[in-house]
Amino acid sequence: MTKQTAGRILVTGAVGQIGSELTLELRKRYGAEQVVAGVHRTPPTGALRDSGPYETVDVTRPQNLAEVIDRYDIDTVYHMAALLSAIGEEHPQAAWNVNMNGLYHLLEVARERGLRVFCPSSIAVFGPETPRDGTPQETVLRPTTMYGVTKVAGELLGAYYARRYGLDVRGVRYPGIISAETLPGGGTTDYAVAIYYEAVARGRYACFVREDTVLPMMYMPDCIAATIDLMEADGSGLRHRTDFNLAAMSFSAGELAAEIRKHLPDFVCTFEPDHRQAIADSWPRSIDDSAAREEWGWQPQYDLSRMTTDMLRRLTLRHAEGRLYPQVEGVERS
Ligand code: AKB
Repeated sequence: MTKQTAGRILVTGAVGQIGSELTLELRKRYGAEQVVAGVHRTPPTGALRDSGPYETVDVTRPQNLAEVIDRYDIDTVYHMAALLSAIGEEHPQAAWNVNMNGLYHLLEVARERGLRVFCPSSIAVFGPETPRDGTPQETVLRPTTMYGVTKVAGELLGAYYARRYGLDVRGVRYPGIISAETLPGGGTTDYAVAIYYEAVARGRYACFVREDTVLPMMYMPDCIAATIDLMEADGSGLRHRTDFNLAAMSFSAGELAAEIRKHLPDFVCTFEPDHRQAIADSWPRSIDDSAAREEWGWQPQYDLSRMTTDMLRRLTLRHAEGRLYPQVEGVERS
């Protein structure tokens, strides 16, 4: 298998949950100066700011996008800027503008310059009519959220640019992503991150979905590995492009609380479902990701138990140092 290697890289949404850790890992692999962090409203802090170049990138302004891409001679873009599901329901027009127009502008700039693009999708592409257990790769895509609508359209648009213009566009359907570094913002699966922070900080958490709510989840190291592995994979082995199902583990909110209680026996979790319950109920419980496993060798490393041990170790350490909450919640993905 010939591995794809990257030239200069731009990460949009680089201060978001996935974008921040992805940027640092890409800098480690390919060299700090090779990876530009594209930030929007929230300036980068700490290692993200200090370890390499960063630029203001507003994906809804194509000229700004093109100017940064040309200035740094970018050849690959990891396009992580997006509004997530819950905030997207509060601001559907903004979600369309950032997620859809932003992607369209990026693909146009990429088409003119022959750039490679990673464009993330999500389990939000599925809806209430989709089989909820072992959700197949090829199935019903009728989401009920604006975020989901933009993700289905984004997968199709990316595939169109690949077919029509020969552009190398790739993407996965992320499950809920859990991380001890940057907080997510505006997602339905955010409870699965907040529960760890609140367990460490206060020993209590009021979870905004029901105890029996099961969703597919993934620990950040697996998410970063999957993202980069797909972009490095030999394109000739890929039958799918922009829509790979991706899975690692599935658990209920109650099982998550019970796992945390194995480490913190006094932890109390209450369940107080709000408007996000309906979104969670429209998504799969578990995912069949055999296409990703077969086509580019996807293999997750973390299950609930291993992830929980690592999350609590890292957060407890930070709490003891008085810096549990790493940064202000943002709306950028990522
Ligand atoms: C969200 O909850 O909106 C995201 C996602 C599953 O894409 N974490």
